[in-house]
Amino acid sequence: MTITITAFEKSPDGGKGLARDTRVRWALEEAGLPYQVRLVSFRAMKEPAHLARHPFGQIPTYEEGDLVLFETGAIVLHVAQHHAGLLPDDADARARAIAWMFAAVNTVEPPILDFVTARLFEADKPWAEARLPLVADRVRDRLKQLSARLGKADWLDGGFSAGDLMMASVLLRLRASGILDEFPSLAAYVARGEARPAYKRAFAAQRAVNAG
Ligand code: GTB
Repeated sequence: MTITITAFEKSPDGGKGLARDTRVRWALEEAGLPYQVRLVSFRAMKEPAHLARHPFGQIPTYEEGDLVLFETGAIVLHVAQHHAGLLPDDADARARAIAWMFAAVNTVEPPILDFVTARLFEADKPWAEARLPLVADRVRDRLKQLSARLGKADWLDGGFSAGDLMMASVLLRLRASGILDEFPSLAAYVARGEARPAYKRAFAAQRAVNAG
């Protein structure tokens, strides 16, 4: 069945992998699934046709036959549950990998989003100088805990899984700020994710849209 995802017609980052369709493309590439992309403008995202796919008028979405999904965590989980390569076969290991997916979007990503918002979009506010160090330290707290758990391992729980795909995708967003480099083991973890052929294909496909 044909898989169609949506992505920015013109990504604000120029297609450098920061928009969230990257993680969906990456999962599809890991699973070896071909997919089509429907590009949407910021205006089209808020129009009824797209709102029917995504109640919050965002990208990415995922269509496969009659199934329409939004939320990258749900999309990557769906792909991982139906195709080999992203979740272990052992039931307990599978449950732990899914826990890491939730940890990525529910525990690690929120302070990162607060930090990115404060740094990029609220820097001119009168309270920015006082707030930025607070939100940066909340990110550092999470990264300390995460790097302690990762230790010297390559991946969070055994082999590479959808948990690592989501976690590396979430951490990527920090690179420009320099905070990721304060945690060399996490910077290396993200680099290992980016070195995967499936990630490279996903990145190149997104880049091509914005370069064209
Ligand atoms: N929780 C949702 C998910 O995981 O699917 C969040 C989806 C989301 O935030 N989508 C963003 C969006 O559609 C694109 S990824 N925004 C438009 C809107 O809300 O109107 C966020 C994003 C966008 C651009 C960059 N960038 O260029 O650096 C980085 C991240």
